[in-house]
Amino acid sequence: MRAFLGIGLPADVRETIVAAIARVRSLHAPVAWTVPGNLHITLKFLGEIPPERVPLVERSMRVLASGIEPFSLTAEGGGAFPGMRNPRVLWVGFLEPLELVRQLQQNMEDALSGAGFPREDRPFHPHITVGRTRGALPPTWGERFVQALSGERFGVASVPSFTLYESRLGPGGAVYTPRCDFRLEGSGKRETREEKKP
Ligand code: 3AM
Repeated sequence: MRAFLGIGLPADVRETIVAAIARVRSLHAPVAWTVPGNLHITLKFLGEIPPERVPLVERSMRVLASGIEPFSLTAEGGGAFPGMRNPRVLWVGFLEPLELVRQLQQNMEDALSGAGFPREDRPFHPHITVGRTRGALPPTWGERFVQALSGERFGVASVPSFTLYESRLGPGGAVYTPRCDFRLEGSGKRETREEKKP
């Protein structure tokens, strides 16, 4: 199956994003907007994995999740990859601090590279893809998109778990189906040498 690991978003955050994007959508640019139910944060794209490898991925992700504490992320502002002047992917971003989501993604890369999945060579930039361009945009469109979302808060997403999604590509766009949830069960407390002393 074609799969990726990601974080689903609460309905209120998705709805707030959709409402903000509606204003930009009315500018009628050639952009394929993400359907609200598909809004998510990708942690690791796995590509096509044979069904017999899925249990290995799940086991390794369960171990990883057991050591990371639940956290929350505040969705704010927007941007474009590779840049505002030549936007291909339009996104909503997050406020710092992002240590815990970075740690989760880094541990995931480490665990999965040990299982034979190639490491992502681009730096991790947590984001929610809200649209993909499908043709030439007016020259300042990307800047206008970013300005329209600048400083806007879309709510706080608590992240109690992450998810293995199956992604099926179809004529109407990708359909993401959650296959397995991994609860974050770390305590956030680190055992120090002092605590270990009798
Ligand atoms: O969260 P976003 O939208 O940035 O772009 C795809 C999407 O990321 C990405 O995986 C997420 C779920 O489909 N993706 C698709 N093909 C990819 C590839 N070959 C990829 N990421 C890296 N390499």
